[in-house]
Amino acid sequence: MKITDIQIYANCPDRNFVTVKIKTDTGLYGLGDATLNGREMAVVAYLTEHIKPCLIGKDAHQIEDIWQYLYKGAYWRRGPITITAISGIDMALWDLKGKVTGLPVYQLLGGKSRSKIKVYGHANGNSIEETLTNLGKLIDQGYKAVRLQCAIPGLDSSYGVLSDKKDYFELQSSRPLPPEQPWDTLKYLNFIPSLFQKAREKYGNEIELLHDVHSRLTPIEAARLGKALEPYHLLFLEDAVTAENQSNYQVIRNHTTTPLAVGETFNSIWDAKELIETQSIDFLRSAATHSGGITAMRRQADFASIYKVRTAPHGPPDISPIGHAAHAHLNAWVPNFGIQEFVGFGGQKMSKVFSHPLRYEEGYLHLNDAPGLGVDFDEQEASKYPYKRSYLPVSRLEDGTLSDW
Ligand code: EZ4
Ligand code: CO
Repeated sequence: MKITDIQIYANCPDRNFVTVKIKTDTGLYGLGDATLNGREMAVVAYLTEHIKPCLIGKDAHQIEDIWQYLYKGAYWRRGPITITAISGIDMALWDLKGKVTGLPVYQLLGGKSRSKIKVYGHANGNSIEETLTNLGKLIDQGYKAVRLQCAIPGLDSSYGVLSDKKDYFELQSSRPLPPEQPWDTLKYLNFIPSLFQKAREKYGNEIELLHDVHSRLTPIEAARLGKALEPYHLLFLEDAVTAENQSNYQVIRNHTTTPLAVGETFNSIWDAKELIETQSIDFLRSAATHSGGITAMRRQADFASIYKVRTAPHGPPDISPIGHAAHAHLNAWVPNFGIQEFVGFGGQKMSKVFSHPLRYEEGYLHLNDAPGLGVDFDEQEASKYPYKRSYLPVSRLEDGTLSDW
């Protein structure tokens, strides 16, 4: 099965996606997701200029060798641009191997460890009341686990709160430059425990609750928050601090039993090695699209399992249906799977461009048995929605200091 061509698409069916299509001399093609939010065209250039010429004529069955060739062969290892490009190629090769064998990718990984995939939804609002109303709606839709984010009183805008959705960063409205958002740790820490206290008062203890700090705290501040949230027993507290310095998580761990999750920006198993070995985290949130594709995610899951760390792949709107399908196949197999973040299937434009193998029902995703990843991509339809430059926001403190977004 020789690779005859690789096409790279950047389109914006409501938000930007980079799609890799690997064609072969069998007539079969594979699809991969190489979307890196806010830096899409750097990945397109990497794929077009540096990867594509090396792969034409290679055997598409050699997934492992191609992964090693692109990783070790670059000499310049890791980094989000390189690894997102490798991820797109790797997914497309797994998709091809599935199509040529007639098997869904989860079968190639070792078969199903479970019949359905537990997900958590997002509830958010401009007030605690609104957030809890939205939590109630998700409970009514069968969700067993929900992430709560709420506007912080006294701050103009807060991460994860959509308000009227008109300028939600993930929908990528026409903004020429990165929007700026305010941050105030004191206001945040004084407020967040009351959100969870009221959620437990209103809905009891059956529903699993989660929260994303989005890396805004220092380790000792995160420890304080973890302790304050202990009475409300979260499934996990996400991204309490950035994890460039992995030992930061030991500080948090030494103070609180609130379970910890991190990893959505990780490019490699090396980003998580010390976190896992020191048992500083409970859930690893790396994503197939940003962490080396299915080949790398499989290794990370196995390594994490030794330390009783479970997987909880990042599932934002800025991963394409191909990336979400890759997660579903992994989640079906990974023995130490924890939970999948799930924000719905996107709008009408997206569903015309991508078809996918997933169905939501009562708090779980169900995966069908289509060969490969089970996704298709309509190039004609996609060409109606050209790429639009768009940026993630930045955070500033009240005095203007640039902070972690
Ligand atoms: O900010 O995917 O848990 N989810 C998140 C996301 C990330 C975006 C960045 O592109 O933190 O909302
Ligand atoms: Co997050």
